Amino acid sequence: MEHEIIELDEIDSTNDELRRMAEKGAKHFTIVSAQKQTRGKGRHSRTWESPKGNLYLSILIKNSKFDVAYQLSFVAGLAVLDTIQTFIPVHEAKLKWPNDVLVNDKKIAGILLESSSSQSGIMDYLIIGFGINVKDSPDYATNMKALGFKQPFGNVKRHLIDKFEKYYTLWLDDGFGRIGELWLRNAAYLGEKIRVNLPEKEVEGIFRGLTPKGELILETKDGERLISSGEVFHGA
Ligand code: BT5
Repeated sequence: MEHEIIELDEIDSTNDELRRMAEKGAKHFTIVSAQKQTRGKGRHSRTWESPKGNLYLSILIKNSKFDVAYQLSFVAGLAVLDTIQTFIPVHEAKLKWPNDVLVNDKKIAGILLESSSSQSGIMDYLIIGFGINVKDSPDYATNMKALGFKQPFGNVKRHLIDKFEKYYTLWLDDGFGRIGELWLRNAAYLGEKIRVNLPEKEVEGIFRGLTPKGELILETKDGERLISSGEVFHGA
């Protein structure tokens, strides 16, 4: 796939920069990366710690199958997982629903999807932001260097883009089936007890899998429950 990569030293957030570019007509698959972010974002207005030395990269997706665009969060997760597994193969990396990547149960990467809809309610574009801790991380998290990574930084970036392209094409051609399967094969806590924080309360149960739409299937004592957004914690 043809793509333009804009590489910046410093920016507030690569997602925000790409949004500004999208509003000015940037093309499908434009990529922005930065060496550091001054206002890196997580989901729900949370902060993403973004010192120099890590990967901060956003990809613009236009004219796609937007009714199912949220599935790209799993596509993105697989690309990050592949990258981590390739460069630090000794450690087992896992995907935590909906879109964290963990090593030794600590977060090594996060993904942020943001979309924009026009007045007609049809989505114009989607921005997928990747944060991978390559050389640095908060104390409660982990990074690739701490786990033995020694290669040039550029290799990680190239690999991530290549793999995102690969899984994105698989998704375009075959839909969610295979993506969901691959995702589940590497899922953290599958078959185990988890708690999920929902906006109104916390629910508890066994993580049984994903629906064809990507919802989390939770087996609770009151029956099966499908969850489309929330925060997952391990254990009872
Ligand atoms: C995420 O949010 O995990 C999505 C992170 C996406 C970051 C990328 S970087 C490129 C692009 N531009 C942006 O501005 N963002 C994207 P969430 O699941 O809400 O997790 C946020 C939480 O993770 C925070 O509240 C912290 O607890 C923790 N956290 C913050 N910085 C971290 C880091 N560098 N490594 C691991 N955990 C971190």
